[in-house]
Amino acid sequence: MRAIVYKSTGSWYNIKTETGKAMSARIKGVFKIDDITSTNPIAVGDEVDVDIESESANTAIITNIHPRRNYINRQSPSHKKQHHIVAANLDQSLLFATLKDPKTSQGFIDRFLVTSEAYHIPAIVVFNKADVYRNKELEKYAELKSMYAAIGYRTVLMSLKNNEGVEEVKELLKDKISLLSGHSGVGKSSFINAIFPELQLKTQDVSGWSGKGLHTTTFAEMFDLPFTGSVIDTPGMREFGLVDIPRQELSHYYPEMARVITDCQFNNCLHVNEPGCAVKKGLEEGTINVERYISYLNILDTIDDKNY
Ligand SMILES: Nc1nc2c(ncn2[C@@H]2O[C@H](COP(=O)(O)OP(=O)(O)OP(=O)(O)O)[C@@H](O)[C@H]2O)c(=O)[nH]1
Ligand SMILES: [Mg+2]
Ligand SMILES: [Zn+2]
Repeated sequence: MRAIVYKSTGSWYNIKTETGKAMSARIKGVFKIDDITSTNPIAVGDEVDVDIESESANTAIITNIHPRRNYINRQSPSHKKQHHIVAANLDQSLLFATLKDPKTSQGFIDRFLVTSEAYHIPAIVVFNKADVYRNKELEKYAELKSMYAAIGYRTVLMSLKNNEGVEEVKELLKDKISLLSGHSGVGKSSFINAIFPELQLKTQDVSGWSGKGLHTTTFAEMFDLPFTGSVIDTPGMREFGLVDIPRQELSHYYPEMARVITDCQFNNCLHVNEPGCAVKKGLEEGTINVERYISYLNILDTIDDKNY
């Protein structure tokens, strides 16, 4: 029987079978998936085959995993060579960001966008907690909005507290499997609670952002929406480790750079200080945003060349 994985807590998986039945499942024996060394062989969103183990205990054995349409991979913070699959078979990825309590940096947002481009997963950035933004943050939002709009990324300003922008985000989820990610404390679980009040997911206590970076959600979990589609809540992340992107390829994942790099004089141009660089020309002419270019250089700096 076919099933979809809704939650993975280590050795057990919460699944829903094609007949709509929720069960607990586990893997028996070893089976190898893809060619990646991952700490978790099966992730939320995976399509699997299961055999019923016990009707009374509602348990099943996972016997096969279907090929993934795509997946998002994260580097393990402790072992750089180990990857953790966050989720599989996604239609889009929503980054929850906040400009205050806590502050999400543009560098973090750009890393997320690069990752989404590398995995070919459409990305949207949702700026939550608009109710606590002062003029300074609202101006920052306006800047970011136009900067991202110019290169094709949608942003939404939202306040769960004041119920602003919530309908717009909800609308974006229709008929799709969406991953929610972002720092801890930005309101991912609160958003899911806002659209499904009956779920009552655990969220950070009402005192709000404590600055301590506590993680309230500990496992990724998928929820079916009241309309078609589903949404995956994830634990907050501190950093976005870029997985397997060679320095040479980074600019391919900056859409505004990807458009012009064929005009660079050298085909191995890194767009740093090579002559005849089309990216540098775009910067001078104002067609490439300086802040985006700075984030490109920052990311480039963190990619270890020795791996390639
Ligand atoms: N002022 C304000 N606070 C909000 C808003 N949305 C969420 N919060 C608060 O932010 C805190 C963190 O929310 P969570 O939903 O737990 O955040 P999370 O992103 O799920 O965090 P992790 O599970 O740790 O990754 C809670 O105290 C929420 O009440 C908002 O729009 N405005
Ligand atoms: Mg949460
Ligand atoms: Zn160049």
